[in-house]
Amino acid sequence: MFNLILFGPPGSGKGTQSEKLIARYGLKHLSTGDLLRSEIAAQTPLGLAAKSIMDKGQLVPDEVVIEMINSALENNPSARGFLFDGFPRTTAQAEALDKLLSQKGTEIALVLALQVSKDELVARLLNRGKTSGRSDDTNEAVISSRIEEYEKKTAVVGEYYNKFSKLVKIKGEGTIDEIFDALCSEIDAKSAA
Ligand code: B4P
Repeated sequence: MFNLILFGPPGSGKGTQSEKLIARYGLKHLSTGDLLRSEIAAQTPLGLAAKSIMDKGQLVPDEVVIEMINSALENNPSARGFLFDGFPRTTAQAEALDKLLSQKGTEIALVLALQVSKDELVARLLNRGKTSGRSDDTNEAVISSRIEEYEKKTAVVGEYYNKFSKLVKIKGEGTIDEIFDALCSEIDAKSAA
């Protein structure tokens, strides 16, 4: 099994690159943002609770997203590997993921961290907000809160994986294809090792 985390701040290109990576490597894509938005669309109690948190640009509680990932892992027993997108976002989530994977006899092989400047992040998200219908993309104050949440709670997750020599930083500015090629080089090097 080859399990990969695509890591980076909001708007760094995780969702964009995940689509291309799953097509190339046949991994199962697990995006906690997408899972939460499906719950919102289905108006489940979880979705209704999550919406008010996401609309403020804050992180949904750890136990909620960990349980979503646990169910997704259980529901995909024959996956050849997983691409985690937007998860883990806190050290508690990272520790829980390590535990869940180790119970399945597997682990994270690689964490690819997209590096993008703050100005570029804000510009991309506001631009996506024109067409995405996502309420968290249209308001600059909410976008700033999302970036602050990342700096306060999520950036440390990179340090967590760095301790295990699993973190590789990738320049996240440039064309989508250039960034995709850089990500693929790291994955190919890791899978060949
Ligand atoms: P997510 O759905 O994970 O969304 P994101 O971080 O905003 O977006 P992403 O990084 O995937 O976007 P992309 O760059 O592809 O999270 C939304 C919310 O859900 C969070 O704020 C939180 O409330 C909640 N949540 C999710 N997971 C959670 C967790 N684990 N714990 C707690 N809460 C959680 O796209 C951005 C734009 O950039 C697009 O328009 C794209 O076209 C553009 N773009 C991409 N690459 C580009 C490039 N190279 N050049 C120019 N533009 C580019």
